[in-house]
Amino acid sequence: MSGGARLRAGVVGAGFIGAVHARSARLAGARLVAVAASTPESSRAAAGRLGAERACKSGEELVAADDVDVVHVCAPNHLHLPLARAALEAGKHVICEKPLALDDDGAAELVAAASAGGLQAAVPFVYRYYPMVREARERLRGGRSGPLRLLHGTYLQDWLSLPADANWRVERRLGGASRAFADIGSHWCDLAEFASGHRIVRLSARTATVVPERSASGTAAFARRDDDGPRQPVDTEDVALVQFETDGGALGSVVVSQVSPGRKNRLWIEWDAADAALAFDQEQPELLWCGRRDGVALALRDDAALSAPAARFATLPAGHPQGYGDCFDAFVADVYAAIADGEAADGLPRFADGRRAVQITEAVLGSAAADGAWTAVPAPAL
Ligand code: SOE
Repeated sequence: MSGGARLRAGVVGAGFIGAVHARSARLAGARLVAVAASTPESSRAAAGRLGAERACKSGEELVAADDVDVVHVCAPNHLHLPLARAALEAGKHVICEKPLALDDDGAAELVAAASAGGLQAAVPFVYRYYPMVREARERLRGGRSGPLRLLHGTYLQDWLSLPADANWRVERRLGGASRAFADIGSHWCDLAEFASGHRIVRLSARTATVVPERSASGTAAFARRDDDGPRQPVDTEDVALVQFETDGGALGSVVVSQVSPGRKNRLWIEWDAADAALAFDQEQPELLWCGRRDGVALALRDDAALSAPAARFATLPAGHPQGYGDCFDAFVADVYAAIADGEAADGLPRFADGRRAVQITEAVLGSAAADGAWTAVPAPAL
């Protein structure tokens, strides 16, 4: 991309999240030059639906295209490593959906390849882009709340609560050995560490598959099968319960579920420090609950007194509800700014953060397989 020209983006994977990436790419000023889906026919349909300049026959064709500067990898999880590897080898910047890879070796390979190529490489832990998460981070890491003692919360969804609910993530061969925790527990742990500066050093986990058989999976992200077609056994977890210790001496716990009726996308996290407790609820993202012994206050997205990092993202008109898509827009804009000027904004979730999530997920699976045995989480690579 020559100086001043518009960045040229390609999206591999045209399901629910591929469409979110495509929208944010265009809002960030990129040309959406190509889209690739699972077949040439579905690629052509996706190009029309997403407003891309052309369809590529395959993801492999797209990542090799000379007129693509940045690749958004939004295909099923088992394809993340090969597609991101090929894109980096072709000198492309990469945004890759989590999990970055299905194991730590793959994630480490991608971190090293991005670094060796001097390429921007990010993972959309987009909940970092809620202004009130940044406000919590400033208060926790700035010392205003005192030493952190406890982190706790839940991430609950219901889109897989019935046997008729199908999705490729349910199948280990497509989504990886962990489903619920890798998919959404990773977000919760990323926020827990991002806002507090603490690192999880060991954990004890239990997982369960509470829906033992499901309809055959489909490629659609949230397909519900009403038919009484054949069912197949499920080999990934619906729920995970994790307790953990941090390097800062705090204790924590999180409940992760994709089978909790009525909970659509309910991420709730609380950081309890000596002088104040802070709580963020993704279903009420305009506020940060701030508890003290002398009373409870609410910090609001529209407050004039927000910290600078929070105010940077509190740009929506007052009353405009901040949503998932707004966080994605801010995240993609930060990645594209890093591509343009070579410097990543504070808090940009990079491939190293994606690897971190894979390491925590592996520890969860290892502990759950050992009846909840306390299991070490590797320290992040420097
Ligand atoms: C489905 O669980 C999903 O789309 C996740 O894949 C996203 O990462 C999360 O932000 C919302 O729910």
